[in-house]
Amino acid sequence: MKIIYKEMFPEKSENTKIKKQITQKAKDIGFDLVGFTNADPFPRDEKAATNRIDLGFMDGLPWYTKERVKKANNPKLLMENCESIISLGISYFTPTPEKSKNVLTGKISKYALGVDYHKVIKKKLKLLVKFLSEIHSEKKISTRIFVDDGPMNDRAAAERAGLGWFGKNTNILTPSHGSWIFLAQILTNIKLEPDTLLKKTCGSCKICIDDCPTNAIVAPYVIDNTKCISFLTIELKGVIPVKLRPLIGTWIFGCDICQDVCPVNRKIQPSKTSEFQPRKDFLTPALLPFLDLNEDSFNKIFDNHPIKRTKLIGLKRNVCVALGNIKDTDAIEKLTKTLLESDPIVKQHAAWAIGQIGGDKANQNLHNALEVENNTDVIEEIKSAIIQTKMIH
Ligand code: B12
Repeated sequence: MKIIYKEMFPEKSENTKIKKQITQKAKDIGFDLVGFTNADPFPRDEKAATNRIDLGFMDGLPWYTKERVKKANNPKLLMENCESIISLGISYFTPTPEKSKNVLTGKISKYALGVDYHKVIKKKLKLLVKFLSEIHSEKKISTRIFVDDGPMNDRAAAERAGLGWFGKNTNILTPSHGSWIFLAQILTNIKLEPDTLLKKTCGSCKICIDDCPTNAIVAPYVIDNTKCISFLTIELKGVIPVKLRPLIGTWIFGCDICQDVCPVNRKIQPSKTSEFQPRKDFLTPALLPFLDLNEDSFNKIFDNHPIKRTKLIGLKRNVCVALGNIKDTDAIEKLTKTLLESDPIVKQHAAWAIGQIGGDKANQNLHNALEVENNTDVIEEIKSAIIQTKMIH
């Protein structure tokens, strides 16, 4: 259906009609949630994000600069003639098994179990933009799309467009899909009536704050990124601080704890997007085979998949930490091979893991590795791990 609108600023009744059409089309394309907001700045969020940088809570994300924060919270800096934001949400929730019989398995956060969401959502955004230009074929419309790939504050836009409310874990919680939604935005010069805020909050609930193993939620709505397991396993490129390693458990990519424990997430609809259905081998992934991967096999397995972001070194590092936390002697042999043959960062975590498992074999293998190791950081880790093995029998 091709409807021609004469103005970029339609009358109220027409506006409601256009919004309905956009909403319907977005849902047909596969979005679960659609809301509208204006192009006003997000002053509360800009201030909060700037403070977060000053406090060092965004350390380790060098691209997260004050300049970016300014743009992210001022839509007109992202698109000069922006009048409205179409805010979209799409569920990625799929029920996953609690535990595997195999002890040597890890956990991947739900958002990364399927195909890379950037590509999936971008395709859908382009279809919606095409629709916008069809219904406004008389005028040239401007749009700019975002799906976690640029300086846009997705959560602030989603909140103001009425998609959901800010949870204390900083995730946007929605009544129908909980927090298991990806957010995306279309900035446009079409003036659309803004929707209203959802008048909901988490009330007195603070389960997510209490249950975060690293205490990364330092206050309601404030994450210390440097402690967040998601940051440590995905974005951090170097060595994971020794103190935090035991708290990571078996997460090898991302973390869902603050979402898993959230009561709002209990009874919600599963995702209907086929691309977000979990790859079976990622549900309870066997850890040891990951230590055998090389660049080629890594790229093959994770092509078109969010895990690619952590790169081969990051994945192996995380796998070592998970094995160190499982403490099963069956992992010693493969960890020792890793300690002898890998990149220094991986070696450091392999040494730590062997130390955590402990026992005579672990001790002996660490001593052997110490004799051939040249890298001073790895040598230090091996020495600490040797001390650790003596404490565990
Ligand atoms: C940087 C980033 C991260 C970092 C930092 C996270 C963080 N909380 O800052 C790391 C790598 C740790 C991360 C982790 C995750 N991320 Co992330 N991430 C982003 C990114 C790129 C920017 C977020 C940002 O600006 N953070 C800066 C801080 C300052 O903002 P904030 O924490 O949201 O805090 C806001 C509130 O405090 C609010 N505020 C301030 N004062 C007050 C007071 C009150 C009363 C209220 C209500 C609010 C409020 O203002 C702040 C700014 O908006 C966005 C994409 C985007 N372009 O927006 C995705 C995004 C936020 N991430 C997303 C996801 C899915 C995740 C993970 C769930 C992935 C995983 N399973 O591992 C975790 C969740 C961890 C968590 N609890 O936040 C989704 C979240 C969807 C949702 N439902 O909210 C986004 C929106 C990507 C997307 N487009 O879908 N992420």
